[in-house]
Amino acid sequence: MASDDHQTSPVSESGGELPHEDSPPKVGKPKTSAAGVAAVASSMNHIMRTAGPVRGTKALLELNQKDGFDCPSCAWPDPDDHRAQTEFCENGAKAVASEATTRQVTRDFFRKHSVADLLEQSDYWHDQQGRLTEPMVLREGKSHYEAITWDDAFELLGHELNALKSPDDAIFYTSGRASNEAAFLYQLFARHFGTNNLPDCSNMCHESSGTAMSQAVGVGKGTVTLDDLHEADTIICIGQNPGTNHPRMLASLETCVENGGQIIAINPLKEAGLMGFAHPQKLSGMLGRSTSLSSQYLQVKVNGDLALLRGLGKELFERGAVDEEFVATHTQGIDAYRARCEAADWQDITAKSGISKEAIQQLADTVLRGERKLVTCWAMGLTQHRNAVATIREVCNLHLMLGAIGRPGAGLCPVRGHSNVQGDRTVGVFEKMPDWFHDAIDQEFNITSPRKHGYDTVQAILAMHREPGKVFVALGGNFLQATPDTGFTAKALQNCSLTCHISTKLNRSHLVHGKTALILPCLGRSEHDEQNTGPQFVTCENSMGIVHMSRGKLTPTSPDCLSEPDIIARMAAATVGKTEKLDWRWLIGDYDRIRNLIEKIIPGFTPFNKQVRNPGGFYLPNNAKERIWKTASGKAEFSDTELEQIQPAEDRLILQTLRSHDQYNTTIYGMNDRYRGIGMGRRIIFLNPDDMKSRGISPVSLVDITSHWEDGERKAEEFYAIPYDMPVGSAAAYFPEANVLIPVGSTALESNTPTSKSIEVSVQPSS
Ligand SMILES: Nc1nc2c(c(=O)[nH]1)N[C@H]1C(S)=C(S)[C@@H](COP(=O)(O)OP(=O)(O)OC[C@H]3O[C@@H](n4cnc5c(=O)[nH]c(N)nc54)[C@H](O)[C@@H]3O)O[C@H]1N2
Ligand SMILES: Nc1nc2c(c(=O)[nH]1)N[C@H]1C(S)=C(S)[C@@H](COP(=O)(O)OP(=O)(O)OC[C@H]3O[C@@H](n4cnc5c(=O)[nH]c(N)nc54)[C@H](O)[C@@H]3O)O[C@H]1N2
Ligand SMILES: [Mo]
Repeated sequence: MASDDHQTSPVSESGGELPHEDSPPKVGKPKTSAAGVAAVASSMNHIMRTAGPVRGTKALLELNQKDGFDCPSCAWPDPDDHRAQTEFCENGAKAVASEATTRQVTRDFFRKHSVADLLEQSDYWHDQQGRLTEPMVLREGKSHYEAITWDDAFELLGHELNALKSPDDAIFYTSGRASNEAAFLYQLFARHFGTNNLPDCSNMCHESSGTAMSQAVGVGKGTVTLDDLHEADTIICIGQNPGTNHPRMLASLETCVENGGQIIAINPLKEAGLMGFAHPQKLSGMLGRSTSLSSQYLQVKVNGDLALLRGLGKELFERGAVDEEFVATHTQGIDAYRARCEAADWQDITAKSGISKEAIQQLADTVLRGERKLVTCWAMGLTQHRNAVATIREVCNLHLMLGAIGRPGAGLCPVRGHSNVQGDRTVGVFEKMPDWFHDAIDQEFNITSPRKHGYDTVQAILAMHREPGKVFVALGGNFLQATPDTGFTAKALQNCSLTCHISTKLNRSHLVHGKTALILPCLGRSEHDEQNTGPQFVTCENSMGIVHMSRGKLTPTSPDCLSEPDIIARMAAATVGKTEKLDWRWLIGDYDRIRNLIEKIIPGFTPFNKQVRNPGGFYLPNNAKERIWKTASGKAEFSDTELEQIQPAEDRLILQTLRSHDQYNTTIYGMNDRYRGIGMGRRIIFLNPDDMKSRGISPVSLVDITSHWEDGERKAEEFYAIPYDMPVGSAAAYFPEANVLIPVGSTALESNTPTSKSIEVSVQPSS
């Protein structure tokens, strides 16, 4: 390929669409409860097929044990005291199976398959090929990746980075699986190099939660522990599908119900895991008996949550439910919020939310039971909308008016995604760290770190698209498939002089590349990591702020894989070199040395190396949990926002993009979505049966989807239409197949998170 055509690969021309599917999916009845024997069977099947009985069983027995490795799947915490021998779930097992696979992608594989051939394959096929085993390079104009030595790879990277006009022409992306040690070194390298361009997957994930909670309660993280969930009178699960994405959370919901608590589900779709749970580690669950979970299921319209929460606030004010003492001592701004609620009109509330006044009153009855110990759990169903920050602040408003924060059984629970996404932020992976952090690293390392804020994910895409010649480095992740506007992002990556990925598995971001591309294969979390002073462990922070160790035990897939910290240290050594204060390569000899630096820079870890060796780890301090408010005013703050929500033009629908049961973000483990009754298909769109009828769309027929945005239309063709129990006007399709439809410019106010759950579309039968 001449470097001129390099700008237009098949991907950007076709808008980045994934291969179409030849046959329709199998469609069955959606399930009404999650887990049980089928989940156990499914996890065994995945792990035995990919890792084999010996490696597979060893991996499962080490998973989430106090001396084992942290599950690479979600960020749900492990119980503090008793852990079952099998403290994992079906989807954790799939994640481990995908990493512990004995299949390998070697230089022979890349000799056999050109980049163009590989692009024709599906994401599922890519994952099936196995683990990356040695560093590879794709040289300018070449059609195939070829092997490169580690030294040459680092020299190439260092050379490209140092040739940039400005350090701000480099972009260092992070995905949330990176350990604290890797993430800390990575941001330190970026800041020594001279940039704050540290976009991460959090920008597309819980950024709205962090933004809203920092404003409201001065802490961007959850304020509850597992015990709080178990003791709660009421748990509201809003915009979240734990049966698939946080299966171990179902055990906590079950405990809450067994203790007399009630679960409220707020979701446009009836999700099996919110309705019932058959505990796979209990006899009753194995026998197929499930515990009913939610006592009320509110099928809100997509993006109707702000209206619903406003209605609940209105009802609670009318009933005089305010915790006056808490509000007077700890908060400010309730009057404006009260006025908003009082002025809100029930007709408007019910029209916008799709939920009746009676149902909202019933919800108020539930919330006011007992000691009003309320926990609200949420995830992407709230964070990925234009008004996401306003909606999450409304959640905070309810907790503040009830004093339901910083006391046992009550608090805020943004349920994190990646297993260490929260820790990566804590240790400095953020494009706009506060001044105290920069002051601390400047003093410790005798540098002048850049203070200008860096790019977040969307700003990074726009910058790469606009200005050719940048260097893009990724610590994990699959940037092309995870980001919005796939065709646009493809062009952005293709504009780079170098794209470089530290990865465990092959993915599409390796195939839509800069002029030159590098793949640097790393150890997975389940694998043994040996350095100069002996075996090492790393640390992670879960969704509840517990920092704990993770020690891999499996034999590495290949002797040519390096650990993430090692790769980053070598990158740094090849680019900025050893400094008077920092010998990158020495640090790697013993990860305790990295943790000593983390402890010096970031408050709350001391004594890191000691307390992380306590079985189960330690809690980081959390001011909001102690009712200390680090906000602008020193008090917890109510918000006062207008009741705005996305209003599609007539004949259009609001499309949300979500995860199937067989995927981990962009990694596709299988082609089924068992709980929703879907087999062997991913190019599908769930629609309300009435919306199908009025458009002349018959069940399981092919439709074309067009999204509408101020800059024009985007299209995704040939999706199978599936009738589903969901509100009129709402639609759902899988991520990443539908990402071509998400305009790069459509982001949440304040947090700049892509609106992956609010896309205005029209749908018509395929011609
Ligand atoms: N197995 C597995 N586990 C995972 C992941 C995975 O892909 N696979 N991903 C990890 C990551 S990074 C994350 S962030 C989490 C994601 O965890 P979730 O947020 O649970 O993931 P989504 O599939 O995006 O599901 C969003 C849910 O929100 C609902 N929803 C959509 N729009 C709205 C709305 O407007 N209002 C309300 N109330 N609900 C809405 C959807 O119907 C769906 O049930 O899971 C983590 N864990
Ligand atoms: N439309 C739409 N888009 C979305 C979302 C949505 O709901 N809808 N959700 C968003 C969310 S919440 C998130 S978090 C992002 C996720 O965005 P990313 O974090 O970028 O994507 P992942 O799919 O989690 O990354 C998978 C890749 O990580 C690599 N990997 C796996 N394990 C390791 C490891 O241990 N080390 C290293 N170095 N690499 C590893 C593998 O090569 C694998 O292919 O996507 C976002 N995009
Ligand atoms: Mo996420």
